[in-house]
Amino acid sequence: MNREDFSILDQKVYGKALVYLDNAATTQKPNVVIDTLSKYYLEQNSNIHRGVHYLSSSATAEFENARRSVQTFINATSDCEIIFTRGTTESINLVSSSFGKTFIKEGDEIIISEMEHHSNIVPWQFVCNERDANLKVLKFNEKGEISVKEFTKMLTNKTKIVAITHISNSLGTINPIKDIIDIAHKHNVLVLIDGAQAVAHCKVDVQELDCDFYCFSGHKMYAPMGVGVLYGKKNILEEMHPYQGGGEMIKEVTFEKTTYNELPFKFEAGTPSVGDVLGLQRAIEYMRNIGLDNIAQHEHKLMEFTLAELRKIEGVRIIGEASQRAGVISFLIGDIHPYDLGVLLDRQGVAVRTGHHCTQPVMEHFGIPGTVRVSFAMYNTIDEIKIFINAVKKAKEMLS
Ligand code: C6P
Repeated sequence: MNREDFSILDQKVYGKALVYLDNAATTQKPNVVIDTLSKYYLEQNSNIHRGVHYLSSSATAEFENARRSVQTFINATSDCEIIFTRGTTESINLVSSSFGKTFIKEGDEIIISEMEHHSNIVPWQFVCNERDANLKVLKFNEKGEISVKEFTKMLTNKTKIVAITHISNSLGTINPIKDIIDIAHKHNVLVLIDGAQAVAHCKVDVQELDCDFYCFSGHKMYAPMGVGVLYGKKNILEEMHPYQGGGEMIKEVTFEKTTYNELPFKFEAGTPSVGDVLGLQRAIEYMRNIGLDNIAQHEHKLMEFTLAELRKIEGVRIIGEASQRAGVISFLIGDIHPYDLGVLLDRQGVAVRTGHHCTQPVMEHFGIPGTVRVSFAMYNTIDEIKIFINAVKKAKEMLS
């Protein structure tokens, strides 16, 4: 893979070569994405959809072109189904708030899973509190897998929506989302997929999945921070109440009454982060040139190698042993605190994440304070994994 495209990786920390294995938190950005951002601010910066002048019309055209790139990337039916947000968190909040206001009544039920990121728990708690609805939680087993059979049993005629992660950010589990979607639809229940950990690692086709909403963040897919996407089916978005009020989302405003703009603008109040959206488009182009299948294959090899090497270390416990899994590996060693291990890895140049990873219920399930987590991206190498494994062994020795 084109490691030299990521200048940031070519540096030393504490005198050691940087080994960046915290990609589930955020990926590094290829130079072409950074160049796109700087070109935007050097040559193109202007507010969009508002001005008649040259810069504004060309920035508007590029912004709308980026929307079409995202549409093609996830195979949405129309570009009006692509709403730019600040990230997965905002995309989920948008749906929970707007869908909640429009469709959720007292006594209705919302299903989430036990392995959700806090971003896919708390917004639904808000809705349930506001509307007197009930939040139901689909549990996972000791391997970190959910059961489609158990899920089916939870559906009732009160269930309105299911919100579930495509890939778990703390267990690495790839959930059987196609089955969940098909079963939910048979019961007339809508499905939101949290795709934060999926879009950069496997092909996502929203028409094939037939999900009703799909949410993701640019910064986890080689794009700048500050931009994300909500995909929603047109007919559902059209019925939903707007999320935020302000410029762009209106058709006509009087003090008596306001009418709303058409999709997707109805959900894009205020000035968007135009440069970041163009960066996202460039990141998509970059990934497509390498090929999602090639990226997935490469990361799978890294994952298999890491799991095998970690298992050779005495006392290592892998948290999350799902048979369908992605390149996110959580682990513990004996009773060493994950934070202590993380600090010693850092001193050896290895960047990992420690803690609960914004999935406290997952930690509660296993009765642990947190984990050490490594997560891969296209630019990681087997040599880096070897450095990481040696660093783990050294840290273990120091802490035992
Ligand atoms: N997970 C991690 O280190 P934002 O912050 O909006 O870009 O993404 C939120 C989010 C939602 N769902 C899942 C499955 C996620 O993994 C994340 C972000 C980071 O695991 C930061 S906590």
